[in-house]
Amino acid sequence: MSLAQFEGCLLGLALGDALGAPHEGGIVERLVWRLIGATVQGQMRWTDDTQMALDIAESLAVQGALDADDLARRFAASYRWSRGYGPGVARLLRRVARGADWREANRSVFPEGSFGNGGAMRAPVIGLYYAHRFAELADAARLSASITHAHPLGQEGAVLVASATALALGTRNPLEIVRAAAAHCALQPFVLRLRTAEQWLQEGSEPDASSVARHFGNGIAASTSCVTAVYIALRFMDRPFVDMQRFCVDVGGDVDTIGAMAGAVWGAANGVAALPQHQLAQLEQGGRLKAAAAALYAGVA
Ligand code: F2R
Ligand code: MG
Ligand code: MG
Repeated sequence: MSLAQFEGCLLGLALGDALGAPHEGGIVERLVWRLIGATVQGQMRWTDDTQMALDIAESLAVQGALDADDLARRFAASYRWSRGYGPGVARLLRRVARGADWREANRSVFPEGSFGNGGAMRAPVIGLYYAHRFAELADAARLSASITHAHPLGQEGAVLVASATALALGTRNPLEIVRAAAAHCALQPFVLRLRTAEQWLQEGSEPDASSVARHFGNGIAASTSCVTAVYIALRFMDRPFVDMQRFCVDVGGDVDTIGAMAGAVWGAANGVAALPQHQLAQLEQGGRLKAAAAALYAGVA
């Protein structure tokens, strides 16, 4: 476990997010992103995926522990429509900003809670923070997701992505990672997809992007995007980041989020120096991301 891996994870997440954002959503979302996808200085903007990951990292650094109330306040304060938040979470966070308790707000849009992938896309930070306390990781991932995602499927995605990130800090064996991460998952949509992912990784078979999308999904739900991302990160672990990113674009659908989760796991395994430096130089707020990674690392090293 090294600082370079923590930086690789956060910057890999942000890069996967920013590079995927132009490909996410329908025609309207893509047109909007063409207008607002760059800063005034011309740097690539990232979206809600990175903002919420930063909120967790900065909260952990200040509080020295996972404080759900502090996190809910930060999520609400950071909310900007221009970061492309999920529609349900946007409404929920506006309620929290007006004073609602997140414990009630998280069922105010969908009575059973959100099963979107918003709890999972920010979970790599939980993976970094709890890697050395692995027994506590699943509960922490669930708690961090539950602020906005009360649905068990939304939380299961967070557990999977946090586990895969933590494991990638310690081993480069894809099979070891997929098996150990799958051991934390009990819900059928995850278990079945993870079984296929394990089989493909074991066989060394390399289905094309449309086949990956068909088997694992490329949607905005946690159950149709988290296994997709973890599988892609593990399959491309020993290959260049740009090849993995191109594959995410080909898989299509929720490209920024699949790219963010895959980028985080890949970055945790390979470290910041392995990321494409010319693209990192074009990424907004790289200094803030590095500082957040350093503060997180200082908190666990
Ligand atoms: N918001 C976006 N992208 C906008 C374009 C998306 C496009 N229309 C598409 O569908 O592909 N991206 C950001 O949102 C995702 C994370 O979302 P999060 O934080 O989980 O938000 P939310 O609103 O809670 O859930 C997303 C949608 O999933 C459906 N849904 C969730 N729970 C549901 C439930 N219990 N019942 C019915 N539907 C449920 C709803 O459609 C939600 O709006 C990431 O992609 C991020 O990049
Ligand atoms: Mg996004
Ligand atoms: Mg997305």
